[in-house]
Amino acid sequence: MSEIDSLKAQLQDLQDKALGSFKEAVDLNALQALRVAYLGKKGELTSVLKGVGKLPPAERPVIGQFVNATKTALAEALDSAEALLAVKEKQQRIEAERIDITLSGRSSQRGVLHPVQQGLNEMTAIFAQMGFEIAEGPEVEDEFHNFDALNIPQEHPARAMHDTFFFEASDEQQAKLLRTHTSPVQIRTMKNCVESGGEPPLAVVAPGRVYRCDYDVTHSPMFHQVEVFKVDKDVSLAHLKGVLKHFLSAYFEKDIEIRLRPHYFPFTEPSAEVDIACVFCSGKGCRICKGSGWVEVLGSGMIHPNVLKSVGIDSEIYSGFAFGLGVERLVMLKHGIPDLRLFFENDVRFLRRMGVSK
Ligand code: 2NM
Repeated sequence: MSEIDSLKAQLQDLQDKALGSFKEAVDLNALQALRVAYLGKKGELTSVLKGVGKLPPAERPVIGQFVNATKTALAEALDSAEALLAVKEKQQRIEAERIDITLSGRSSQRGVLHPVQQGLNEMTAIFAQMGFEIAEGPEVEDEFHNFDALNIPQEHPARAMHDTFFFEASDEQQAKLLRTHTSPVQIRTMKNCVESGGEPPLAVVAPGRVYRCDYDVTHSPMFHQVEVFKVDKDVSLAHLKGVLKHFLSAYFEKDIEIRLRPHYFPFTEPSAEVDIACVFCSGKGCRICKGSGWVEVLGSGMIHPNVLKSVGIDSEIYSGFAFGLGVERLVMLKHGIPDLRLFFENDVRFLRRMGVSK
């Protein structure tokens, strides 16, 4: 066989081998490796080309054409194999990333209102519907709004350190404390009214967190109160009783029998504790009412003239009633919750069972 025929045969073999291997390349990387192996500087085609130098000069262009044709054939075959693989790889990627939109999603659980917040909202709404305005105020208070203005004297036990959380303060600073009831909101509301040139009638409901240094099975150092007052000309104990009866019946969603028992509060005169006919035994006597048929639910009275005086309201012209209730206690009675601590442990099973969606 002549030199040139042998080279031609080599080129043909090379091309056949190359085209076969291109078809078997599994990915673009493999194909790139083949491109280098055949067409690269140190590739197989280059080593065949080296044999061309040994040919007589007249024969070189003939074989040169042949080499170029092979090169073009390989390059074209590589390009089309590459395009094919690119499409295949893209399809594989799309398949791998496919999302099954027919699969139903994982449902998210809706949050619920804490039972205390729920009760607070219900109570506030009942008073708002009766025409009382909703007022809020600071939880960090001073002694004037929390005590003095409420006719609570310096020596009163409610002021003692064991009931009130005081903030540390130097002698010049005004003592700050965590409010022990929401009455300071009432004081602020009455005072603001007078100072801005207004005058009664005033009817306000003040819901919120309060703090007392008291911690046992039936007391939490933080709890919630709703306090209500009305000041106008000729407000009487009968108005107080009417509002209480309506409120308690609305809250418990049934007609509620009430009873006022004489009591003492510094900020009201006369004062009364309010009992309701036991909601568990309808007054027959049970464990909850300790056999008496009545359960105490709140404190109330006619606002003391000294309280009206401290906010600049003339007690000769105006009178008012006021009362305050513990939200946790009322929620427990309404729902038969046996232990105050359930409200603060925040076991989600309890919260979910009691909660309503926002
Ligand atoms: C109670 C009992 C009786 C009360 C008094 C006032 C104010 F500021 F108007 F004088 N607000 N709330 C009050 C009266 C609170 O809680 C057991």
